[in-house]
Amino acid sequence: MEEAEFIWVNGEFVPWHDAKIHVLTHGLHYGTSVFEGIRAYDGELGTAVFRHREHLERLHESAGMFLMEIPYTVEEMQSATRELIVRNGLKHCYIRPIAMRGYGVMGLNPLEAPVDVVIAVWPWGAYLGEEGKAAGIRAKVSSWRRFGNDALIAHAKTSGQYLNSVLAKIESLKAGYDEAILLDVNGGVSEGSGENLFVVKNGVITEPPPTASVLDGITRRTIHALAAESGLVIESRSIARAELYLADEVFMTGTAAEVVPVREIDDRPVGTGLPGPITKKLQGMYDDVVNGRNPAHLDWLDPVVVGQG
Ligand code: PPE
Repeated sequence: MEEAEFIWVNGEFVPWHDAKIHVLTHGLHYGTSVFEGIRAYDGELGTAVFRHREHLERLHESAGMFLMEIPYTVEEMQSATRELIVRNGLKHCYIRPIAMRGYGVMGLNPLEAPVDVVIAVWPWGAYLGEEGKAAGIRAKVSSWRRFGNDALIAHAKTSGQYLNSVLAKIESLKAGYDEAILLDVNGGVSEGSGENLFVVKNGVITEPPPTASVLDGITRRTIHALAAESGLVIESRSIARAELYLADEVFMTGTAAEVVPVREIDDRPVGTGLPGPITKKLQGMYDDVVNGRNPAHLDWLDPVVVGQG
């Protein structure tokens, strides 16, 4: 990874290599941490964080569902992040806030453990490769099912839950694909290892419902708004695996990945095998909003320095 100079740790700006935790940190042993992935873009407003508040609200909601109290408000974390980006001299970056159950107790009851909060920023390029973004990626339906809603909480972005994604990601890479598509416990399509998924057929966009063990992605929410503004309909319903094979277009969305066409699934070309018109349109619209080129959505951008652009 690319390093930056400072990491924000419990209110202090600490040199990158001094930002350390105790080896008996609860979150390290039991996965009891919640985190976010956010991006700052160097666009028309200068450096600005995309949907900053929504991401930090989701962080607090994730924590709440695990009865963890984050000792900093959304506003405090927003201003800490803006200052961290400035201190690191970054124009664009990925932002990783994490709140973890800290050091002091062992055993499965986390409620007595302190909560430590860290924010790191660093430059992170195209998550699934520049070529993947332009030409589409090859995906494989994973043999690992996405965990059920009665086992874990897909709506929470919790570290421990990512072992499920890690298994699927390793399997897909070892088999020679770029990304995994996980089915839910009922066999319906769920999502990628780190992205939401959309299927396009006959001009209609479909996505798995909230009950399909998906993360309520913020990129996904952005796609909903942009699709509505383009007169495109998004249906939310259970999707059969075969619908992936019969689709005109499939695309994935995530903060790290952004909007990525899927050109092949299980060795079957998706549609023509090239990125389709709806995917390309939404990808372009997404690129415009994150870079401050859509005047209607400047409210989604939190400028790091006001009046910089
Ligand atoms: N599903 C999963 C499982 C997921 O991890 C992400 C984000 C999404 C959907 C899309 O959510 P959103 O970013 O709010 O649109 N994955 C993050 C972590 C990637 C990583 O490797 O770390 C991300 O994109 O930042």
